[in-house]
Amino acid sequence: MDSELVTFIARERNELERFLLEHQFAVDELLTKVTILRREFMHLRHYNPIEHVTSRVKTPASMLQKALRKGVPADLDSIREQLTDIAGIRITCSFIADTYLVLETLTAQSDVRVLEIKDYIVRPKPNGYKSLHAIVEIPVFLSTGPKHMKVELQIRTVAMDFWATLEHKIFYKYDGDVPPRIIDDLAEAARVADELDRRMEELHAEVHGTEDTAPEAAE
Ligand code: 0O2
Repeated sequence: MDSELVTFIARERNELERFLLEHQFAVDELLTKVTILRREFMHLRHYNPIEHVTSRVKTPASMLQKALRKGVPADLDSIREQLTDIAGIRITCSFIADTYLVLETLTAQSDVRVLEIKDYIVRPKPNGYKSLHAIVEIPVFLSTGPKHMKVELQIRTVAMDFWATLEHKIFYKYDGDVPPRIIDDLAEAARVADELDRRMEELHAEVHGTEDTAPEAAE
């Protein structure tokens, strides 16, 4: 193979590796913040609003697919600039109130810059999808200096997450062309999930009052 081509491929590969690594560092930084919050909530309030946390950096194939779908040029600079969910963290909470508590607490931190918030809990997507989404920018401290990285934060209840996971699988199974009957069933299931969220929250408030999550309980 032509040596210039070999050098070119090696350089491109190195750039892609660095790009993905920087996004992984951003995920790691945000995960640390979430871990600290979780432990501090337990210590101060004897209550943990966070059930599960998952994270991922999009694969190059998934990044490229999304770039093509959104008309973003397929180069790393454009992708870094225009795709905001290459690094992602998903936080699952027991109750709706906790999703807002976690969002507020994380986004209030001085090194977290909020670029966008989408509240799909108040305004669900037409298919019934519910979740809080925030695009935040956080600094990652590299040997070359700080780099500001975007991370997509998704926060939702266990019931919303259950629905979204199943809907995602169904969407892929039918390659996006979901039969109308299944779309209707999914919309009904989203309504039932919402009802469950509200009833569980009421039950929780009845049993524990609101003192578990109230800041005064910290003392
Ligand atoms: P993946 O595999 O999770 O990375 P768009 O992505 O074009 O729909 P936008 O403006 O980029 O819209 O962001 P939006 O609406 O905040 O959604 C981004 C992510 O939210 C998606 O990422 C999904 O993870 C999740 N999401 C949004 N809508 C739905 C939905 O209707 N059902 C489910 N199950 N998840 C949803 P990706 O890149 O699509 O997928």
